[in-house]
Formats: sequence, structure tokens, C-alpha cells
Amino acid sequence: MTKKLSRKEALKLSSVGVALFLGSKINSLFNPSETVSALESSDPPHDKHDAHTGLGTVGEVNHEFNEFNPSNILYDWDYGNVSTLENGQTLREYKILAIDKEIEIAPGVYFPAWIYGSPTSPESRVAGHIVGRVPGPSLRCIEGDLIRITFTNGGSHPHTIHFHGIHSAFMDGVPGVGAGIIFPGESTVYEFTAAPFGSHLYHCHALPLKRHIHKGLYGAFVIDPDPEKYTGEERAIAASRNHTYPENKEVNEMVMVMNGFDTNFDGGNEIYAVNSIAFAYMNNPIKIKRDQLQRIYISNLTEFDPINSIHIHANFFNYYDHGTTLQPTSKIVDTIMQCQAQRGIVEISFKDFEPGKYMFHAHQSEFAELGWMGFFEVEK
Ligand SMILES: [Cu+2]
Repeated sequence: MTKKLSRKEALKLSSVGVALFLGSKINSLFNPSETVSALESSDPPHDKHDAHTGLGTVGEVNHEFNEFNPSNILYDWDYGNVSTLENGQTLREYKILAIDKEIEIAPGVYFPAWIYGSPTSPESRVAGHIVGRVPGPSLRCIEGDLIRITFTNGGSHPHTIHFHGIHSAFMDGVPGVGAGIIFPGESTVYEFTAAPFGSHLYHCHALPLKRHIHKGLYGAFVIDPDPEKYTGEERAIAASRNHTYPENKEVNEMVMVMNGFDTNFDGGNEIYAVNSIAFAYMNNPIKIKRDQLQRIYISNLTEFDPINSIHIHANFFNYYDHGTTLQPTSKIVDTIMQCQAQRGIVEISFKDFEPGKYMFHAHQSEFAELGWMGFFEVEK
């Protein structure tokens, strides 16, 4: 069906120029119904190319202002200061500071965050001072390591660090037990032996919990398996997961933390992302080699929404819920969901795929359209 333009409609079009008008007429040869519906709309007329294809943001956030870049967060591990105790156990010492810091989460959208920083994170080494980031530093260790975290609250509100993993109740980082709440200007030390291996996380446990987590106080905490505990195929898998083994270098490993930001403090998120910046990997697709195994340590720290998810286009993957097993807990899936604090490992390969941009996003469409969407750029 086609429609003849009235003079009034033609005049409306003149505001966007003759070229667009002609473009619309040309489009009408191919898809007349779309052209007509665009013309009938009370909105300024537009052709189909800007009506339904505008994914992502215009422009980019100022990564220098933030002092972190989601393209680097994928790969930046914080191994702490590593030494060996007299009994042969590896000691990893981390210093973590909580601070208040404004961050730009979408072009022109600023968020007053509370965040963790560490002097041993790659960002801090580059900047020459402690850089706080959202998500906080991706802490990495090996099962059996002694972990010693000196936590200092440099922020304006009481905070803690609560680790997911096995440890004494006194080291749990919750109000009223052990060191409990750490007030501004105070410090404490959390110490435990890393277990079990897996894709874990840490976050502030001060109250109200919702507000403290949502402000940005969380990060990934990955414990690698010890290959010496296993034999045969299991040993090979554990070696591939252990950052000190050469087998691990054959895999491209990434950290993704799904999060959201309530920019007007109404108890709902206006911006969604992985690694904090809306559409970061739309603007800067993640370049991957198609024949290399991709391993994503993914966790959900989204507040206010009960569930988040990841869906990868045109391919299927294996998933290890919590990362606490050497065998996948879900095989050949293209979508997984996580409640808050749930996490796991996605393993995917684009071997023999046609090179190109493969989309991934939350399959809550609202989250995807508000920032949680990106591309893998698969290269030969
Ligand atoms: Cu807190």
C-alpha cells in the first residue's frame, strides 16, 4: 500500500531536507508500509535507517576521567603481592581501599559511586596512585593460597568486604561479627585460605545492603584450581584454569560483571552494563581470535532486579555454575541467567566461524536497550 503525500506532510518533511524526502520515496519502493507509518507518525519524520537501528550511545565516556576502561577491565587481574611462607604456602597480600568517586557510566551521565581500589591493580600501577573502579579489582589466586586483605575505609560511609568462599565467621565481613562494620578512617585485616576454586565475588555487606552494593562496592574474586590435585583429563582442565600454568595462556580469559545504576535513586536502574559503562563493547567490540577458546568469568551484581542474563548470538557455549567444577554444569546453551551474586564461567569457541561481529547481551530486552549489549569481533 502506498500513500500520496498531502502538501502539509510534504512541508513537515522539508525540515529534514529534500534528500531525506527523496530517500523516503526511494525506500517506499522497497518497503512502502514502513514509509507510510513513518509519515503518519506525529514524531519528526525519519526513514527506517535512523528509526530502528540506533544501537548504543552517541559518543563515549571519558575513560581518563574514570581512570578505568572496560576494554582493560576484561583482562586486568590483581594478583596481590605474592610471597612464600615458611611452610611453603603461597601468601597473597592485597590492600583494598574504599573511596567515594564520581564516574561517568554513559556519555554525560555521572554517578556518585562508592568503590574499591587496590595499589596492586594494573590501573593503579599505571596511574601511580590507588585507582578505584567499578567493578573493583579482579582478585585472582590459587586454591590453598593464604589470602590477606588489609581493608581501609577511605570513604564517607561505613563499609566492609564480604568474600564469597570458605572462611571463618570472623572473616566474613558482616555487621556484628569479627571486625564487623569498618567506619570511615578505620582498617581491618581479612585472612583466610582460598577455597573452593571457582568464579567468586566480593562485596560490601554494610546496611542498607542494597544501597551499598548498588553504589559500586563489588568485584570478581577468582580462585584457580590446583592441577597437582588431579590426574589425566581433569589435570589438563585444571591446568588450563590456573594462571601460573602455560596451558592457561592458550585461553583468552575475560572478566564480566553485570551491573546497573540507579541514577535518580528511585530504586530502579536507569543504566545497565557489563563492567559499568553502557554499551562499552558496542563502541569498542571485544576482538577475539576465532580459533582460541574464550573463557568468561561472569557474575551478576545488578541490584533492584532479581535476575540478569547473558545471551551470545549465533553460537552455543558451555557453562560452569559458580566455576566450582571442572566439568560444565550446562552444555550447549546460548543463554544463562544468574540471580544476584550468582556467577560462573562461560566457555565459547568461534572455531571455523565466519569472521565478523557477534552480538551478546542480557536477554532482558530492557537491560540490553539500556546499555547491556556488546559485540565480539571475531577475527581469523
Ligand atoms: Cu558499604
